[in-house]
Amino acid sequence: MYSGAAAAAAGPPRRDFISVTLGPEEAVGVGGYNNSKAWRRRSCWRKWKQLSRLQRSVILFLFAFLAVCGVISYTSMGEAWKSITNKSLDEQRTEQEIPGLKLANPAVLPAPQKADANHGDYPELSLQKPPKPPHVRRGPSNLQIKAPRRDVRLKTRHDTIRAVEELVEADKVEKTEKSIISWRGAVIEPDQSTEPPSSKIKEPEKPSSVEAEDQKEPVPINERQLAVIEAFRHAWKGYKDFAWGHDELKPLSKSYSEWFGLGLTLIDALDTMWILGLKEEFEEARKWVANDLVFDKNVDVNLFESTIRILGGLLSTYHLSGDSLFLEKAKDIGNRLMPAFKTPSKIPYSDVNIGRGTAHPPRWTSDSTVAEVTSIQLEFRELSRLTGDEKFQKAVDEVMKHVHTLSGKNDGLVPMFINTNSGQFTHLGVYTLGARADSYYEYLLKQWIQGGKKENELLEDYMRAIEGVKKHLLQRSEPKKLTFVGELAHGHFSAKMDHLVCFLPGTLALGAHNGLAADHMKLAEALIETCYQMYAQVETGLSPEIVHFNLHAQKGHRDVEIKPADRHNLLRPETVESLFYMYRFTGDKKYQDWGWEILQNFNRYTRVPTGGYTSINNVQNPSNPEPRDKMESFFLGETLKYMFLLFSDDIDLINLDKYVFNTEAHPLPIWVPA
Ligand code: DMJ
Repeated sequence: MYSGAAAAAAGPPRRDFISVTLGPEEAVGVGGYNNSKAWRRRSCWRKWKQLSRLQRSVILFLFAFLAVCGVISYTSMGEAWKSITNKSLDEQRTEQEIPGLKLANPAVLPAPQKADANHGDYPELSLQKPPKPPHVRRGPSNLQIKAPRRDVRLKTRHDTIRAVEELVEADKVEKTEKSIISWRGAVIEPDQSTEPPSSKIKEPEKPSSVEAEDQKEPVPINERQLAVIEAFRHAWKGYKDFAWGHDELKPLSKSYSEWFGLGLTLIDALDTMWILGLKEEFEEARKWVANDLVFDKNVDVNLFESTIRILGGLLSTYHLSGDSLFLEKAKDIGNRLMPAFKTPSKIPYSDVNIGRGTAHPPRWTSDSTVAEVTSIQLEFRELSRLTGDEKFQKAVDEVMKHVHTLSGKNDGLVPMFINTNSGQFTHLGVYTLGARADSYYEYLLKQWIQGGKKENELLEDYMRAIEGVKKHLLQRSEPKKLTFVGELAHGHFSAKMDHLVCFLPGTLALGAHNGLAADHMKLAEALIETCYQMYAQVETGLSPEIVHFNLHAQKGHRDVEIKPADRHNLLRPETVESLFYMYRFTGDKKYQDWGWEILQNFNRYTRVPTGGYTSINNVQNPSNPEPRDKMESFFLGETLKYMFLLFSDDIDLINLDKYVFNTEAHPLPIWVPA
C-alpha cells in the first residue's frame, strides 16, 4: 500500500526501480482466496516483463550461481554425514558382540570366521544369522555369529552348564520337597560332621547317612547291576533256605557250617543289601539281628575276622541305615573283643572268647599274624569316634605305632608274624603282599585317608612299602610281559602271586586319587591287567588261589602256571574290588567288561541251582570244576557288592571321597571328607 501511493504522488517512475501500482480490484481483494493465486501468477509474469533486459540477466545469473553452490555443498555434506552414521553403527555392533570389551583391546578380537567354523563345538551358534544393524529391525538383539574368544567361549559353556545345573537343581528341590524318603542305598551321603574322635568320652556321633539321604535322585539301575541283584538273591535264597542264622551256607548239601556261630554271612551281607536296595531281605535280616544275634556266648572267635566282618559290617550298616540297633551291637562285640589286647607287648592275641572275656594265641605258637593285628584299626578307631570312648582307638593305634618302630622290615616290607610277648617280628626274611601281610599295606593307606590325611607315620610307612614292592617284588612274565608281584624268601625271588595280592591295584589307585605319586596309578594299571589275565588265561575264566608266572618264554606256555594244590577258587573279591577302583578313577569301560566276564563265569561254574554259589576245587576243568560245597560270607559281603558298584556309573554310590572301605568291603566314613 505504501509504495503505490508514493509513486503516484511523485509522477512517472524511474526505470531503476520496480514500481507496483495497485488497481481498485487489487486494493479491495475481490474474488477471494482462490482467485488471488492465479492473479499472483499473472501479476509476477507482468512484472518480469516490465524488467529491463539487464535486470532479468542479473536475476537469472544469481539464480544459476545459487543453484551451482547448492549442488556442491550437498555433495560434501552427504559424505560427512555418511561417515558419521557408519561409525556409530560400527560402535554399536562392537558393543553388542563383546559386552564390556568395547574398544578396550581391539587387537585380541578374533578374526571373522565362517559361520560353520565352530559347528562341532557350538552348533547352536553357527546356525545363527549375522546381526543386522539395529536400525534395520527393531526388537531383541540377535546372537552374534563370530566365534567367541576362548575365555568368552569357556564362559559361555560354563554359563550353559550353570543354567542347566540351576534348572536341575530347581527341579531337584521341587522333587525333594515333594518326595517321601526313598529307601535306596544309592542316595546315601555321609554326614559332613564326621570328626576325629577326641580323647575324652563324649556324646556319641551321629550316623553318616540319614540327614542327606534324600538329597539326590537315585540313578537308574542298569542291566549288569540287575544281574548282580539277581545273583545276590539267588545266593540269599540258598542261605535263607538252608543256613539261616548260621555262619556259612553249604549249598550242595543244603546245610551250613559254623565258624563263630554268629550268623557271619547274614551280618557280612547287611550293607550289601542296603546298597543293592533289597529292602525286604534287609528287614528280615535286621529282625534276626534284633532278636537272635547274641554275643554273650562261650565261643572263640578270631579277632581279625570278627572285626572286619562283624564289627565292620555292623558299623557300616549303622552308617548307611541310621538304625541304632547296629551301633548297639557293634559296641557289644567291640567291647567283647578288647581282651585280645591284654598281652605283654600290647600286640593282640589272635583269638578271643567273647563270652568269657579271655584271649589267647593259637595253640601252637605265641605269634600273631602281622596282617591280622594291623588290619583292625579302621573299625576300632571308628568305634571310638562313634562312642566317644577312646579305649578302642588307643589299643589299635598303639599296635601301629609299635610296628612303625620295629626292625626287621626290608625297605618297608614286613615279615608275616609278630610275637605277642616280645612284640618283635618273627620268621624274618620272608616278604609277600599275599596272605598274612596283605592288608597291613592296605590299612596304612586307608587309616591315613580315614583320619583326614594327617597321620604322617602311616603315609611314610605306606610310601616306603610301595618302594619296597617296586625294588624287591616286581617282575614281568613271559610271553605277555605282565607285571606281577612275587615273593621274597631269604633273598630268593619266587614268581608266586596269591589272588589276594589283587587288592593292590585298587589300593594304589586309591592312593593316587588321594594325591600320592602318579606312578602308583601306572603300576595299578599294569597290575590290574595281570589280575585280569589270572582269570582270562584259565580254562573256566576264573582265577585260582595262587599262580606262578613264567619268567622265561617257552613254546606253548602262557604267563600263568597253576600247581594242583592251588587251583581252587573261593569266590574271592580282590580282582573285582580293584576293577571297581580302577573304573571309578579312570572311567575306562574295559574294567566293567572284565568284571562282567567274571560274573558270568561265576554264574557258569559256581552257581548251585537250588540256591547259593559254591567255592570250586578246579578252575582248570570246565566240565567238572569240583564244587567244594561252601559259600564264603565274603561272596555276599564283598564280591557281589564290588560287582554292583563296578557296574554303576554313579560316583555317589558310596563316594570314595567320603567313605573308605574296610578290608571286608564295609564302607566307613572318612572323618574329614574331601
Ligand atoms: C576277606 O575276608 C578280606 O578281604 C580279607 O582282607 C582277605 N580275605 C577275604 C577275601 O578274600
